[in-house]
Amino acid sequence: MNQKLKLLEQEAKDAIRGVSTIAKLREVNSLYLGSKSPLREIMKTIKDLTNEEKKEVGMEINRFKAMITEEVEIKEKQIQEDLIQRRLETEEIDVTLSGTSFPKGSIHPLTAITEEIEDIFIGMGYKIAEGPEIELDTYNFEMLNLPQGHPAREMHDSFYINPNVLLRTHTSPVQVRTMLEEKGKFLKIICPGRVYRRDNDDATHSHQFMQIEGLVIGTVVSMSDLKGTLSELAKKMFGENREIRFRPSFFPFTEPSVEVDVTCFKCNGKGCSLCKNTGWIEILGAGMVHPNVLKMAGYDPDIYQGFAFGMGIERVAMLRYEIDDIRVFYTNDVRFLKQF
Ligand code: FA5
Repeated sequence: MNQKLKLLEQEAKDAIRGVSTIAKLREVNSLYLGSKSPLREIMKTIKDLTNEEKKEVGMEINRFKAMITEEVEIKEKQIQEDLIQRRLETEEIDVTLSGTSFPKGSIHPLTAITEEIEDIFIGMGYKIAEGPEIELDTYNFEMLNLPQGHPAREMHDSFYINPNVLLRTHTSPVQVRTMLEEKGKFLKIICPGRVYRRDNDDATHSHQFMQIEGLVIGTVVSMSDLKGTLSELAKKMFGENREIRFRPSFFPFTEPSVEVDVTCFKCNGKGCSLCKNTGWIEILGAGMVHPNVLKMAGYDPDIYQGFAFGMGIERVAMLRYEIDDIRVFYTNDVRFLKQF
């Protein structure tokens, strides 16, 4: 029996050493260790041996199996190393071949305009504040002097999550949040962000758009500071040539209030469908912070004054890039986005 195993061992070793591919090696492995191998035949005859012989032959069989497994592993490693070596010797890398080009994205025009406006205000000493898009009725309306039932709430019809929680309709709640947080400190902040309204979509209106809020609080802050700041912004954004105008308006959270318009880029102020024949496109609302708003946020209106504004980023981007339909900002058409 042992003699048979010795012969088989020699035969298997020769077979393993003779192969040069992994596939062939697997074949040889199963030929000598698989279910149809001569080893199995030998194992079947064990039952006829004495206990002493069984023990001896069993040990020989185990040694045989371990030896074959080891030989196969060594051979496999060797074949793989040979393969790598052959590839290294034969393959050439042509460094002059052109590479795979990756399509490059670009910054969305609304992000670009937001960053530009941020830079202008940071240059004037403003800090950037943030607030949540899911807002409490208290901050979005109540503390901005818009109590339940106030008719001006109707212009901000919104998406409600429950009667006290809604998608913010403007960035003005950040005014309240910042004043409450800073507790009586002087403030100079802007806050860019997304806002939502149940507006009907048209060329200049969307139900979801972006605003930049601005708030300055101090002890000597006047309407002329507001005018100066916004005129400076308009010149930097649109150039000296485009005209801007301040028009009296109403917001419950500012008094007095204004709206700021820029001459329509499409008709240059003559009147067209884009500007609804007025020659002007409104970009922001602004005013002096209402005493009630100051009081509710813990600022004594007899000591503190401030101005605030809220600007539509899409409107600014439309004027800047001469885009005549707000909806193109949201449709993700690569032909449009590629131009920026
Ligand atoms: C407000 O939202 C006030 N919170 C602004 C404000 C802040 C006034 C601080 C005073 C003090 P208004 O609803 O007018 O105001 O919106 C401000 C700007 O957002 C508009 O001038 C316009 O540029 C833009 N805007 C308003 N509605 C839409 C809309 N549906 N789609 C796109 N832009 C809009």
